[in-house]
Amino acid sequence: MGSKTAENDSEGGGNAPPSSTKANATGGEPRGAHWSRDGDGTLGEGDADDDADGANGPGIDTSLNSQTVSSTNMKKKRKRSKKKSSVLKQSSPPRVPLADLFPDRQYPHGESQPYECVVENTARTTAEEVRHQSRHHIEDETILNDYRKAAEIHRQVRRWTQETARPGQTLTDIAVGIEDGVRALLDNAGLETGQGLLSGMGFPTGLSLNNCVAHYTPNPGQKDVVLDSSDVMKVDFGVHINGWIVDSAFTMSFDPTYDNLLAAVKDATNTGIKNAGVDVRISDVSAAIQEAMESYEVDINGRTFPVKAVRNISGHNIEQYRIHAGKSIPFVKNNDNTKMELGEIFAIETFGTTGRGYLFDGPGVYGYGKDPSAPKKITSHLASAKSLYQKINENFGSLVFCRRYLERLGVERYLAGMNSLVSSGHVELYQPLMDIKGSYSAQFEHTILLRESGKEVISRGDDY
Ligand SMILES: [Co+2]
Repeated sequence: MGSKTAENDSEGGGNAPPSSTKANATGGEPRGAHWSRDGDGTLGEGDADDDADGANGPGIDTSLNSQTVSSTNMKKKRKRSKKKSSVLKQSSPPRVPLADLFPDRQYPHGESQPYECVVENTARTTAEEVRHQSRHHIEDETILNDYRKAAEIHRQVRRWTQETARPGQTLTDIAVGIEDGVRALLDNAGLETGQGLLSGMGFPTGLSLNNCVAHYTPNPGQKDVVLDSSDVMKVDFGVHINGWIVDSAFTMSFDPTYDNLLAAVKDATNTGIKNAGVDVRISDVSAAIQEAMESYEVDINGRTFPVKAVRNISGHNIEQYRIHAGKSIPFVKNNDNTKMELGEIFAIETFGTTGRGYLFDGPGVYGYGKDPSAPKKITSHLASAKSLYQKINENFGSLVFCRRYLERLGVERYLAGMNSLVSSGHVELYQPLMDIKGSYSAQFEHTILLRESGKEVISRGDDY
């Protein structure tokens, strides 16, 4: 692999992907165009009017595992369109609150997947049983329905993103578009004190290009990045209601050159989901992910690159207001005998790269997150640190946020205070994560609930 790295570096010198740019301009079809055609346009029943224009035919569902979601929705949808002359549908950009699209306030279930093998309950230790008692919330109908609402909002906003994000737009426009959409559908602008804790963005919208593998978000006051037709863009955003976060991501490209890279990572993520389950060893999930991912190669400008699973970033479990709750699911073989447990929530995500597969911190800042175990009040000689800390507690709690989220609340001149909170350890700083120059990377991610009845892939859609 060392030699591959050297090759890649020298290629990186003349870094612009030479012929892919050409292919883009002519032959390449925007990935979003695939999506808008391939999917059935069903983002829940609210989308019902689509039937009228005949856009939906049979066999439109080309995605891997979306049978449950799409077929049930299609049936309901047809019925409804007949009954009502004007069914409310989602606007573009998305601005119709989800509650208005679902008058009965019952939101669509995620995809159900059975556990691969049923493990006897008696095998569980007492400690696990006890921990499970405190995790019974995912069987609570109210929490579950809210969680499904957040997932449906994710599907509707990402559908719009896939249909409209195009080269020539700035990353700020795309990020703000996503965030405005999420907040409108939640019907919560999050501008009043405390509202952001009720519902909102789960973390900073990630728009990471090419060799930036993860954790890039545009910051105010910095030179904006314009999306290029040769870019491979990971779109990673979260929607939370009462701190229960849907964490789901996909990758967009506008050049078929990268189709195999995207296919590898989508396959790896679906393999991870398939292998996940109660009492399953995390190392077994990791091994399956790696095997799927690394069975692919991608040809870029006449050179063949193996798709590598990224080594130092992983999937994770989620708890209320905690995006990374302590368990990690690497994408490479490991000796971690930790098991997944009943009642847990996991973000199953994978990253594949044509680069080295080892990430390093890039320049700039992605976001900040309060240490969940940090005290409510702090003593600091810096007044700005104290007031900033209060703002964070009131609006984000331990949710990760970015500078844009802070500035829309009217917070100004916070950098000195923030630096102080970071160095005192009350707040953690997140930076962009990079692979080597000239490399390309992709990501797909779903949130799954390990329920009694099986896995619920809550963020599954017809797109991925
Ligand atoms: Co995640």
